[in-house]
Amino acid sequence: MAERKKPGFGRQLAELHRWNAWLVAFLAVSGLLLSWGAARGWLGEGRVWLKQLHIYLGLLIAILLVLYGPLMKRHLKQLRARPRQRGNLTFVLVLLVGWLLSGIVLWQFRHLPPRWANGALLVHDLLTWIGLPYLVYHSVARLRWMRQPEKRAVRVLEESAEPMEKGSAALRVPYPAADPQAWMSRKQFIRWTAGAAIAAAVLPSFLRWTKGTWDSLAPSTTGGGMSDKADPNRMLPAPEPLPDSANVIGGGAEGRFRVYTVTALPRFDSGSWTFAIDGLVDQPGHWNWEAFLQLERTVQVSDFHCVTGWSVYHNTWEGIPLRQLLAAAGVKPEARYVKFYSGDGEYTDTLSLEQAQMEDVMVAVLHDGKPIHRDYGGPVRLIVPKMYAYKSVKWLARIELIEKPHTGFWEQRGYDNDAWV
Ligand SMILES: Nc1nc2c(c(=O)[nH]1)N[C@H]1C(S)=C(S)[C@@H](COP(=O)(O)O)O[C@H]1N2
Ligand SMILES: [Mo]
Repeated sequence: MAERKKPGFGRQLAELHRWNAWLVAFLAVSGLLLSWGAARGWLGEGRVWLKQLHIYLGLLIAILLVLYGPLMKRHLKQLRARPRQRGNLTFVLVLLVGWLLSGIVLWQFRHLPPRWANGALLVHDLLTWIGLPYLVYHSVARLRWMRQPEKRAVRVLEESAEPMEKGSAALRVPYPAADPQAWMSRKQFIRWTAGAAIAAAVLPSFLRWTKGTWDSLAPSTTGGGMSDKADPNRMLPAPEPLPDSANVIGGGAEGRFRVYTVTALPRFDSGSWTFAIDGLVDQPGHWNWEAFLQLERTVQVSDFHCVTGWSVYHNTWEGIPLRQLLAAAGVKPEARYVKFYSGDGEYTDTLSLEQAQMEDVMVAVLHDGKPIHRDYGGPVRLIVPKMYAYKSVKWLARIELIEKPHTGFWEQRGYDNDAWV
């Protein structure tokens, strides 16, 4: 068998480019799916797999960069006279390295200081916001039929009724013939249109993201990492904050909550809202809003960590310690687990009785002195500061004491039952 020839420089570059394009395309789609709230529910267990795949394929970028390393000098030299292409190359390299490094921090965040993950997430997101539209544009602008209009002309002519001989002069005329008088060539026109369409599609959500991120970096004056838009819940009367809560003894939350839900966002009204504790207890409890507000509350300051890498620091929460609710209900000896039901009708989670007795587990009603906004689980959410936030059931409506273990929503989809931070 003949020995295979080492591919030439140009071929090597082309191969790397092709692999890179496919990898980035896959990472873009999987990354968008992973970060898209609505997909969290229907991806189910697939989400955990998709995330693993996203990570491992993302690490392959490192291999491509290593393979590219030795070619880079010559490549740059080749592009000396083409500043646009050099600029493109530099930008893409910065993107890849940035995505890779921030991705590694997000992947290994459990072994790193928690604040790193917030920074990495910011970088990963920012690069995606800027880089992805650019790469989409880049790929559209380089589609073969746009780069070589004569190829397209062939197709058009072939389709036309009058068959033409291949290679005839007409075929070699770019289609449509470049008109020196036209203020913009067809190619330019398509590029501008594509660019404008991409910008129009991305810009509004990008601006929203920027504003949210900006707000989250500035220390809170408006009620911390939660949105200050009007609350769709109608809970009257509003809970009166205790002094520690009104004074926001934590100093205001730092960081921003991402709104997560596995259903459409529910909404609640004090007329119909209820809260219950039942199951293996001596004294089942059932409250409407007004009665619920009579329960004695306390204030705590704690951090909130999502297992996907973001955190919100020193939240001032006010609510009823779960321990206090359990004590009042009288837990029966056969009870072993505490099951939490969300008022969204879907989401549940559990703690062992022992975990549920931790002093900082709270049925929270206020955050930084304000009622908890609907988007963040209001009027009432659980918080379990020592565990990842998937234990912190939003729109908490019912607590049941049970004997047999129950597997919560995310635990059914691959998350650990014990979610210690
Ligand atoms: N009902 C309900 N509770 C939930 C979730 C959810 O999707 N539905 N997501 C959990 C996860 S994974 C996190 S990180 C936090 C997010 O809280 P936030 O949406 O207020 O930021 O809520 C937790 N509680
Ligand atoms: Mo989470």
